[in-house]
Amino acid sequence: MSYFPEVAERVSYEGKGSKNPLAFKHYDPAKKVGGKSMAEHLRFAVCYWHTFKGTGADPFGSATMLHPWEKSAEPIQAAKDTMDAAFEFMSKLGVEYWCFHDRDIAPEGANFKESVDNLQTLVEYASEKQADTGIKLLWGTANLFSNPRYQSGAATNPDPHVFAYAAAQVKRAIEATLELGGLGYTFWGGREGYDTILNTDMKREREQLAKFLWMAVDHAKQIGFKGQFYIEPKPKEPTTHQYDSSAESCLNFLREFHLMDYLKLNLETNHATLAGHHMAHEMRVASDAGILGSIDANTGDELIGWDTDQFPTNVYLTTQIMVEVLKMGGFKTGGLNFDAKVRRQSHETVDLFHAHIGGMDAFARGLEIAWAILEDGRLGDFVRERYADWESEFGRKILEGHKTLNDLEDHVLRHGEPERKSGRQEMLENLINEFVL
Ligand code: XLS
Ligand code: NI
Ligand code: NI
Repeated sequence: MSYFPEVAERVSYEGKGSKNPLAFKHYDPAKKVGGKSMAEHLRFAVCYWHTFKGTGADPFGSATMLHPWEKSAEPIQAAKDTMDAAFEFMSKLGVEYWCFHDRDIAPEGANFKESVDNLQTLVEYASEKQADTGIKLLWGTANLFSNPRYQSGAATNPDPHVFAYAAAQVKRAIEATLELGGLGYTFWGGREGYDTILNTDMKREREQLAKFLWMAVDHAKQIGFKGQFYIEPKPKEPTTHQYDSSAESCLNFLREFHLMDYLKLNLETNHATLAGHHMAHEMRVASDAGILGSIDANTGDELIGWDTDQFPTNVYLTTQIMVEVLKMGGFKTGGLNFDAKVRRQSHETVDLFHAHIGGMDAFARGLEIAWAILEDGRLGDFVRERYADWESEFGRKILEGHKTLNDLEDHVLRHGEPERKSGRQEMLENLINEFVL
């Protein structure tokens, strides 16, 4: 049986002139961009939670998306049907990776043991589906935020019993990821933060979180999980102050607790926006520190101010993202995971195709533009030239520690006022537009 009869075969590349809403205009998976195919560069993943479990519910209204795959009254059957739908969708779309939370793929049981059994049943089912389709797991994760037991956090909970529950759940989720050959495992601190300082011992909570991550690192070693661990920064929502608020704050956390060698960052565009940063900034922070791992590719609504998780369609944004990805030499374990959901009014299954096709096309175009900008070299040359004086003898001596404040005062007394140079922002914006337009 087919859940997506509107797309008979795999979505194909028809090129720029095509008017077919169910065809790629730019994403041509085999097309080479500087030696690597588009598919190899972009490593697209579909996220299970929004795409197959998203309901369109919002604080003002109930579900608008009643998925045919969730009709069965028997929870395990519904979970298997959902998995059928997921792999049909991903195969037809032609993506190579997927991502999931434990509770997306398998229902929570009446007790922990039952939840473990449910997860195992669905992991086995997913394993067959992966083998049939060749689709691979980019990363797995655990949902440590939906169940009421986590209302005051998981690892950062005031109650060690809840910490233990979360730890047990993460243990099983990492094991599931290992069983499915996952390339990574993500920690997004769903409720690891606080709403009011009045009831919160922040120092203790951050230490708990570090301990939790160390335990996961140790367990991964013990069971032979060699995938990459990621943390995913987000400044707020659901809590007012999430501890992993931005790339910088995550770096501080990882350095403080000596975790730099074990975790990289999974950066999400809409989370960057919520943190008051551009995605390119977050990426540069992570990249400069050598811990840019993977991307949750979405975008936010600039006017709304919450995590609207929209599909990325803005080519300036995808270009900026791909410039940073190319500069770091491409993804190693990570990829572009569409942590994005269709709008409440887009309640038909065909809307899921439109959304992903649009996102993939926007990134394919962004990749080509980014490649052209880097090949052209003028942007890089400008930045190098801008700092060239730091490579002069005078500049190097300062950085190498051979100059004192007295020396610098002498310099100023001898040379007077520095010559000001334009930052040329507008010229550089035009340069980018040469490639985008
Ligand atoms: C929520 C996060 C979440 C993570 C996975 O805002 O983006 O979806 O990616 O737990
Ligand atoms: Ni995310
Ligand atoms: Ni998000």
